[in-house]
Amino acid sequence: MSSVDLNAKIPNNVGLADDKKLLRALEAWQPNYIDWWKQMGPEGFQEKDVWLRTAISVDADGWAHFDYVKMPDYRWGIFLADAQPERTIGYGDAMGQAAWQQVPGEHRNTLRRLIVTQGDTEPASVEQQRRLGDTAPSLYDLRNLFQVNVEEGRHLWAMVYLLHSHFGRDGREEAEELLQRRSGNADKPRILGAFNAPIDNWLDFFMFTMFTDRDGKYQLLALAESGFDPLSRTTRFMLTEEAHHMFVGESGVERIVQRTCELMKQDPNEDARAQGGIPLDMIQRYLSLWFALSLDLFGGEISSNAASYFAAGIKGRANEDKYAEHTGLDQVYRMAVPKDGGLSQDEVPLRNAMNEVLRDAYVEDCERGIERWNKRIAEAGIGYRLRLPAKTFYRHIGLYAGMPFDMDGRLLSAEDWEKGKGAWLPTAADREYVATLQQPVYEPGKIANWIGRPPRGIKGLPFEYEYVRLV
Ligand code: BYC
Ligand code: FE
Ligand code: FE
Repeated sequence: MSSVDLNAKIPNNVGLADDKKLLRALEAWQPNYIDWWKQMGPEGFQEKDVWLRTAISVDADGWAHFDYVKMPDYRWGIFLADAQPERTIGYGDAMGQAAWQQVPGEHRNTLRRLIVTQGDTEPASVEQQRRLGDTAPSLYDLRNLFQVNVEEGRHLWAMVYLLHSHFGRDGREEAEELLQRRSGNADKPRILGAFNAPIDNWLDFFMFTMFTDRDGKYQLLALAESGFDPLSRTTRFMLTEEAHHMFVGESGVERIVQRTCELMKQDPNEDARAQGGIPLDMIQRYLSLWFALSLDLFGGEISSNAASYFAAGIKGRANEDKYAEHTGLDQVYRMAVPKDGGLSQDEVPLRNAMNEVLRDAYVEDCERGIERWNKRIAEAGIGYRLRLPAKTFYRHIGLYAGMPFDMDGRLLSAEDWEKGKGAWLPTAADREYVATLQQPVYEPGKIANWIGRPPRGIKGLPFEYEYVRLV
């Protein structure tokens, strides 16, 4: 078990005190990080006490401490999951080799790029969400937003630690740049598409934490299989925190769905909107949008990058040991490939389809959430079902990018797409309506009309608890 140094300037379980050069480099980055946080972190709440959890170890039980803290004083630390003794690479051409404690020269650029891409999403999400505090539906939700935000900040620390400790000068430069790119900025945008769209209402936020944080989960699971052991150990611990982010999204949408059903029951015409709720078909449009944006984050369906990551032992499949076969050779993945203005079934060598394999695992995980939401609708006796659109719907990356598929995956004419899209994706009118609902409710125990109360509070505390002290 690694020993934890909680009193150091940078709390850690990686023995920073014994590596003075690394410690100095990280301590030099720290004030820049704090400046970034103050400038780009949650706006208007930096001086408030927030009841937050802080990672203090990697033990399965008792890894976190809960208390009031002002966000700029949050103890962002560096924690790696415990090493698995004699760990070997479990797939690809490198299968059976000992995991690498140092970066192999031939994989240096690739690993740096993956770590930078992963790292970039973390501060990007904080930037996207920085104004949501103005309109939180309750103090409980406000606190959950900030919890997600500070932990995304910690995930940036996790990647910066890898860059500083294993990539020398280039790593330090990349770490600086991670603080310089800005979500949505035309000159210095964040790297991946979905991380440049503003998230300015809580329906988008809950869909983002449901669908986009879940992409994070699957990417982290794939990187947890990495032959580069420090990356594997880092991402394994990040997954522990990630579970709460997806809880915030999944339970947030669930509470909206429940409230919508309640409001429908109260209305003579079952009209949720007339009662100040968000209609189910509008929820569906936001769901479809964020699902599609998040699917893009898995990269192309056919990817030689993905094949070489897998071959080299750099990035595996989620839970690689659940697969029966680990070379990925002499196997094919059948997928629909655009051809002559239509689609035709094609066989792709499995290694080249690894992005799609990961995407499939993700889709299955999303389905479980949708089923939960549908159970709430059915319990209310309402005959409506939410669903995931086809994997081809509204894609911007990969084989289906820019092609007009409907939600069932039927290829349309450009004209039919234009006619249909208002029913499938949030419209300007939807956005206007959702915006009118975004009024803050900051009184302990109170909640906005358009969302249900959570069945319980945080860590055994009641919903009524003053999770954020605003005075
Ligand atoms: N946007 O071979 P391909 C999270 C580029 S979320 C822009 O298909 P590959 C979080 C690609 O870079 C998880 N560009 O791609 C969630 C390549 O460029 P080059 C974040 C894209 O390499 C919520 C070209 O297109 N972590 O943690 O197999 C809150 C050909 O691409 C995109 C990771 O993503 C795109 N969507 O896969 C906070 C893990 N997709 O080489 C946090 C690290 C592809 O032609 N990243 N391109 O210049 C990766 O594993 C891979 O980079 C990707 C792309 C899966 C993203
Ligand atoms: Fe994260
Ligand atoms: Fe997250």
